[in-house]
Amino acid sequence: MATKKKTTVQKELKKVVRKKVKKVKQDPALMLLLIVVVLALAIVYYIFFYQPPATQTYGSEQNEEGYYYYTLVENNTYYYDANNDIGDALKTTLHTIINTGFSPTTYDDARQILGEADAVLDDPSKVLAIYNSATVSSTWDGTTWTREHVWPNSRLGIPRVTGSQRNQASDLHNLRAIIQSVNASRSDRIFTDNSGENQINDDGGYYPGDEHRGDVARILFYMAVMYDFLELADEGFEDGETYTMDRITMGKLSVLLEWHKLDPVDAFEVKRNEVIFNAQGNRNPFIDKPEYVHLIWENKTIQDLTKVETTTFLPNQSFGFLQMVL
Ligand SMILES: [Ca+2]
Repeated sequence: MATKKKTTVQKELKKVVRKKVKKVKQDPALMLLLIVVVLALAIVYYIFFYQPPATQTYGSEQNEEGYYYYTLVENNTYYYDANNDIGDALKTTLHTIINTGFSPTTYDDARQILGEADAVLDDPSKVLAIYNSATVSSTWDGTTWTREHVWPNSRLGIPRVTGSQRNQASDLHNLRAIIQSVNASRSDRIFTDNSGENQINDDGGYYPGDEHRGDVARILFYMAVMYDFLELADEGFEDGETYTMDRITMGKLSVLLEWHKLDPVDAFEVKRNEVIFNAQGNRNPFIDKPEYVHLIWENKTIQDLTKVETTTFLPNQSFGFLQMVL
């Protein structure tokens, strides 16, 4: 009985609504008023409730804390075997990938190759010297610029490299064009934090300069994976004899991890990686896939680094709402 009554009431209500809708549809003035009201509501919502996406303070591939977003790579590409790996497993896979096809050049060869690899992007006649950003003739003359070992030769577990040798001290990824006097100041100091220009720090460490700190970090990350006997740490730098396997530690790791975020990968590093890939047959993974750093040294998971697309109320959604109403 109650259900039947309810049904009758519902029928009556529907009838009234239909009549009203019909009236509105037949009356252009009412129709216009309805459109204006709905539009006004949409505008009020847009002005007061619409939140534009937060402004990025880092490069476009990083989140607001500076972590690089994770992406998988396509089948048959250089890092394919590293897809979904994290931690030590990722480090081991990358070690295999970057040793495959590796054909080291001699330390002498680096004089010509660095002239191209470290060339200023819009002026190949000049190289960009590391740390002080000097730009000088890219043609090797033995005095204008020389070869910097970012991971110092004295901490590579082998004697001082000679011109004809091919080993960890002739690896092009670790070599950069440098001005002689800057090379002397940097010496084989570990890297410690500061800000501004390149300088020797009060703690005896070296600050590479704001524009060079990320480059330095990514080079050292490459070396620690390529030559897996080398160590990145926060201490233990003075243990053992230089130029032997007793002193193979570089850092400071915690500082390098921050520099990697603060000075993101740029076009100069991308070009340099390409030139070196053509010369010695391997790549620096941390320039191509900067997010791998967080997975190996910062205990991050792939989920931590996956970009979450947030839904926002956009103008075209308001129009969709209008269409639905009308
Ligand atoms: Ca940089």
